[in-house]
Amino acid sequence: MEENIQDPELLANRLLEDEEEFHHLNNPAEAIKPIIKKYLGIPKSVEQAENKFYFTDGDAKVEIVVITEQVIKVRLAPHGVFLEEFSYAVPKIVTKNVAFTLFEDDNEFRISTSAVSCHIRKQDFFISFSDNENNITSADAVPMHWEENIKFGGYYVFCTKECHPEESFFGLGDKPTELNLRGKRLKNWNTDAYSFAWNQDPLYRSIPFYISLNDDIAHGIFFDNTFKSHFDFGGEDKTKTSFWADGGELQYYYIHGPHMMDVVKSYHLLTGTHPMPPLWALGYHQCRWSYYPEAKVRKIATGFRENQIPCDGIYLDIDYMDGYRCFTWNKKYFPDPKKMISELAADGFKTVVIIDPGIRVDDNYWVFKEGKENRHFCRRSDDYFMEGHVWPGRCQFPDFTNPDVREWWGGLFEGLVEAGVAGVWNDMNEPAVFGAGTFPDDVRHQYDGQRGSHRKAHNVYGMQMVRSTYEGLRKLMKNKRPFTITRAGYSGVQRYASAWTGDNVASWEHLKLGNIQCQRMSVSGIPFVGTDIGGFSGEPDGELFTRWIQMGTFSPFMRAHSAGDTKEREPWSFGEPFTSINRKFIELRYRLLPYMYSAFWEHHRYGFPILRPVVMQEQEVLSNHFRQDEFTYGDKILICPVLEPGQKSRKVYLPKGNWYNFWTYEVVAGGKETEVLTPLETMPIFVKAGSIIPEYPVMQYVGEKEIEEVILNVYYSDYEANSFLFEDYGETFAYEQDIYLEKKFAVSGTKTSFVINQSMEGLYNPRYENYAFNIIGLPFKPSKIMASDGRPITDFTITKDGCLQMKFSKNFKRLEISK
Ligand code: MIG
Repeated sequence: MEENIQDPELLANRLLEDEEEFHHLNNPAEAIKPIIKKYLGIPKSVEQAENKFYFTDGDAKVEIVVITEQVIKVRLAPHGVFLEEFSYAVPKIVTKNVAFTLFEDDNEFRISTSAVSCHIRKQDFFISFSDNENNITSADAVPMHWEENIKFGGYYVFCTKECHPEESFFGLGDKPTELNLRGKRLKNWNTDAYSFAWNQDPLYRSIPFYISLNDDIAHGIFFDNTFKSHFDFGGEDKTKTSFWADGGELQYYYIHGPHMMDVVKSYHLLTGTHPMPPLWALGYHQCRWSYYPEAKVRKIATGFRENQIPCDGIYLDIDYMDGYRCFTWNKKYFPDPKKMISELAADGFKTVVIIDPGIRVDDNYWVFKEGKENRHFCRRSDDYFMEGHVWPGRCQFPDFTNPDVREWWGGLFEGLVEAGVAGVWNDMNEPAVFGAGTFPDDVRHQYDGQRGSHRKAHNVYGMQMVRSTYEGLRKLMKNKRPFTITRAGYSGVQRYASAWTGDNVASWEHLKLGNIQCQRMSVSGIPFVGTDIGGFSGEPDGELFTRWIQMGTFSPFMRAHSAGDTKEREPWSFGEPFTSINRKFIELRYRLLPYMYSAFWEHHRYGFPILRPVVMQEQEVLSNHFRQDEFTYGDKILICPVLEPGQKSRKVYLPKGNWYNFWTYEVVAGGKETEVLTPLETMPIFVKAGSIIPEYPVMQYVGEKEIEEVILNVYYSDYEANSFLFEDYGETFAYEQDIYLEKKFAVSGTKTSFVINQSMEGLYNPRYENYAFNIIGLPFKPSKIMASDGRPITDFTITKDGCLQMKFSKNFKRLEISK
C-alpha cells in the first residue's frame, strides 16, 4: 500500500512511531507531542549521600530524605535535575542525628528509622510508608507522574495514594466545609472571597498540609508546593487520595503520628510556630470598617469603659488614611494621631491599623516615589508594571518576595510606630485586585533569588507581606512584641502573624462554619485565629451576636468586626439582656487569660495547637471523626458553642474521663453525649477533672491592675493529672533569653485526701505573692491541710458550693488536704 505522506496527521503519527525518520523531514519538531502523563518507570539503583537517597528509572530521579525519626521527605525530578532547595514554608531543615538504615531485597528498597519505613517497590516505583509494627499507613496507588506544561514550562506534578474505606482527613487551612474532608476535592489559590458560602473553594489561604487518620493511626502529608495545588480525598475515586500542582516540584513530607497531635507537632517543627503575642492581644478587640473620625474612635473607647466591658484592641480600617494611601493619615479625620493614640493608650487601648499592599500611582506620594525609584514594584513579563485598581485607585504592588523590598517595606512603619501604633492588620494580600481578582499569571517575582511568575509566587505573596510587616515592626518596636494579623497566607505564615477568617456573613450558618474554620486552621498550623464576631456583612440580631461573642471567647483571636454599611455593632448595641451576657463572656475571657496565655506558650514552645477538635482527644473513636461542634481550648477546657437560634439545650459529647460543668461544678462522666441546658446566658463549658485553671481578676484591659494574686481553680480527680502555668512580662522578647516561669502542677486524689504539687522552672518572678485556691469537687469534708514545710493551714473556708478556699504562697511545693 502506498503511503500518502502529504496528509499531516498521518505523517505525525508515523513520526511518533518511527523517530529514525526525523532527519529526513523539514520540520520534524512540529509533530513532537508534549509529555502527557508520564509515570515513573522502574527504580534501577540507589545512591546515598548522608541522609539523602537517590533513585532513578534511568531518566527521572527521586530523592528520599530522612528528616527526623517521624518525617521523611520525597522529591521528584522528572528529567533528573532537582531545583535548588528553597522553601518559604520550611526555612531551614533541622535534621537531628537520626539513625536510619538502607535495606534491599528482590522486591524493594527500604529506608527505615526507628519509627517509620519508606518502601520503594522495585517492580513499579510505588512508594509507601509503614510504622515499626509493619502497618502500611500510606501507599502509592500509581507511581508519581507528571505532564509537561507547554505554555509556561515545567510540569504538572501528581501523586496518587490509596484511600481506605474508613480513612478520615483533616487540615488544609480554612476550607469552609465539614471538618472531616473525606470525599472532598479542594484547591489552593489565595482568593479574596467576600461573603463566601459554605463549600466555596478556594478562600484566602493555602495550606497544602493534611492529616489522615485510619485504623487509629495518623499521618500527615505536607505538599510543599506554592503553585495552585489540588487535593482529592476519595472524591473522584473513593479508593484514591491524590494531590497535584500546576507547576513546581512534586515534593512532600510524610509525617508520621501515630497520634494526630504528633503529626501537628512535627509539622510545626518544619514550618515553625507563632511567636508569643503581647498578652494584651489575647484580650478583646473591637473593629469596624471604619471608626472615623477621631471623635468616633474616642466615643467607642469611652463606650467600653462606661459599659464596663473589657477591651484592649481598637482598630482603624482604611478610612484613617489619606485617599487610602498606606502610611499616611487623613488629617481632617485624624488631625493629631499621636495624641489620640497616646490618650487611647492611657485608657488601655492598643491601636491597630490596616495596611494594604496596593500603592497608589502618584508621583507626589513618597511611598510610590521611593518604590518606583528603587524598582520595588512588580512587573509583567514584558517589563510593564503590574497595575490594577484597589481602594486607592490605580496601584502598583511591591514584590514582597524580594528581600530588599521586604526590608524597605518593614521600614515604612517607622511613622506609625512613632505615633504609637501597637499592631498592624494586613488585608487584601491574596493579592486582591478589583475586577481582575488577582495578578495575571505572567507577573514576575524575585522570589528570594529563585525567580518565578505569579503562578509560583501568588500563594506566598501575602505571607511575605506580613513577614515584612512583622520583621519591620520587630526592629522598630525594639524589644516589644508586635501584633500582626493577616488575611492571606501560606504554610509557615504563623511565624509572622495571626489570622482571621475573612469576610464572613451575619448568619447562623456562618457561626457554624466559623467554629469549624477555627478548629481546622488550628490543626493546620495556624493557631492564632478568629472569625469576625457577629459576621462581617449583614445584620446579626442580639441573640446571634451574643452566641458569637460566646464562641469568640474561645477563639484564640477575639475580635468583633463589621462592614461599613451595617448598624452599630458594639457589645452594648443590642440592649439588655444581651449587653450583660456579652460583658459576662468578655469578662470570662479576661479571667481565663493566664490559662490562654499558657496554652499559647504550649503552642509556641512545643508545637501544640491551641484549639483541638474532639477527634484529637480521642482519635480511636470513629464517631469523633465526624464531630465538629465540640473542641477543647488547650487540653483542659471543652467548649461546645450554641449554634442554633432559640436553642434551649443541646447534646455535648465529652471524651472519656470525668468532666466538671464549668457553671455548676456538677461532675459528668465522659465517653458519651450529655444533654446540656443552653439558656442564652450560658454556653456548655466543661473542665477536665484534675485540671488547675489559673485565673486573673477581671480587668478592663491588660495592665489595668497589678495582679495581686492568681486564683487557682483546682478540680479534684481521683487520678493523677498535670497542668501548666506560664508567666512572663507579657510584652517583651525576654522569653527568648529564658526569662519566664514554667510551672507544673500535679494533683492526685483518694476518697479521703487530695495532694497538689508544684514545680517551677525559669528565671522570671511574678510580683504577686499568693495564690487564692478554689478547690472544687472534694469528695470529703476537709479538716486538715498541710504544707510541705510541715505547717498546717488553718485559715480556710468552705463555700456553699462545697469548694475549699484559702490563700497560700505562690512558691508552695506541696499541699496535702485530708479528711
Ligand atoms: O475590599 O478594609 O476583609 O475586614 O474591613 C474590602 C475594608 C477590604 C476586606 C477585609 C475587611 C475590611 C475591608 N477589606
